[in-house]
Amino acid sequence: MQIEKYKIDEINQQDLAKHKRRFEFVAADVANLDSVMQKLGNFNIAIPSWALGTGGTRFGRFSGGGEPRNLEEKIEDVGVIHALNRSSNSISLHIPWDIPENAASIKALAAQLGLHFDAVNSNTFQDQPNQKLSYKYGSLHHVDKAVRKQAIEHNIEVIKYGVQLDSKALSVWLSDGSNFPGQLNFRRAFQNTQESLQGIYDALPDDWKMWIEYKPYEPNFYSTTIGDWGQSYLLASKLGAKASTLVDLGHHLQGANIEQIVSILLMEGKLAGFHFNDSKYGDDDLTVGSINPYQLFLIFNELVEGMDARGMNHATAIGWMIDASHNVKDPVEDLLQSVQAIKIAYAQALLVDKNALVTAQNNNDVTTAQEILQAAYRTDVRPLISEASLLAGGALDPVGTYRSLNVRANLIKERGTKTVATGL
Ligand code: RM4
Ligand code: MN
Ligand code: MN
Repeated sequence: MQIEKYKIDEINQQDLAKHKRRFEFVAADVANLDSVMQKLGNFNIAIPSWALGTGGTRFGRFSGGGEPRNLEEKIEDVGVIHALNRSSNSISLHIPWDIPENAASIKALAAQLGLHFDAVNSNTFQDQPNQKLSYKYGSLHHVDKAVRKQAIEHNIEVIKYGVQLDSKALSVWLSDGSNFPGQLNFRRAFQNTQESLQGIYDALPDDWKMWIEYKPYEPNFYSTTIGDWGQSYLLASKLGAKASTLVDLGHHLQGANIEQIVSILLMEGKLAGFHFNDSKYGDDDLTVGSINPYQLFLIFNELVEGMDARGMNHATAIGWMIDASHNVKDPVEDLLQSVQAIKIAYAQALLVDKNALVTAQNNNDVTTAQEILQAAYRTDVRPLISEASLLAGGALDPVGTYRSLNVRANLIKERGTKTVATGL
């Protein structure tokens, strides 16, 4: 299903006077308003193909109605999201959950909706039907060379699909690890992983990147072979300039200072980008900004500062993607909320008075430094986000508009109540 623009305009019209009042109120105090609005307008966040169906846990999965039945319908759902927020102009595919059987027609459908293809993701954390060798004890780190070879070949195949779609990056997340002390020789596992990644790296096209994700635990509960940013960074450094470290917010132990990790990776030119989500306990894959919006702001504060220090284009220099999918919300609403939360944190970070902060830091004026950050964080920037959306042809209120247009009810009518999307 596609949303006609005039319908969005009609709904915008109802709230326009209120919006203008709120926008003028906040805009009056924004020093660099034009540049902030331009940056917000350029900012897009990729949608993962595996998050368009209802997510599950190991205890069950409660499918919502109207889930996309195939890749085409997933692309249509991203089209709905992008039509509403004008900030989600790409989709990231997980292979083999979403194999593009006919790349030309998939690309044409995406282009018609104003979308392109972000990084492609490989999957060696599950066994597929008819797969020769099992990944039960890992993939790229496996003790058996034949299993490693199979996993390398899978990644190379994923690159080939990506090339057909004009993707420019491969993200690799490994579930490889161990469940019990003694199960694994850490050094050999790491060396095997490095050698396997090298095999994949050598197959990357010239203009491609390899993004290496880390995760401390789950599905393995004693060790993970790429368990933290240090191990990912070490691999990325050994591999070369095309490899860098992907930060998934849910992949940290409690209390980890993610904003500091981000700052150091950026400084070294090794920050690949993000998988955004939120969590309270672990890799909870909750809606971005739903638990800890202040942390999200602090991360964006480091991003904006670090990218400006290196003269990087905020919108395009690194990968921006959501990686979340939970079991109770309408996935499209969840993704719309996530994109809004990301844009809010980004806008707040753009409002930080950088010169004043540098002065406070140089004077060891801790109190003022905190006041400066919190002044930006406590600014209600939502009218700026709405204005950017309006200027780009989107909805002032994407979630409200999605509801007013009864999109889910229409999808259920079109697809049925019992559909189940591939993914988590
Ligand atoms: C993992 C990790 C990967 C994603 C899978 C589905 O926890 O975050 O990025 O590919 O989930
Ligand atoms: Mn991830
Ligand atoms: Mn994850």
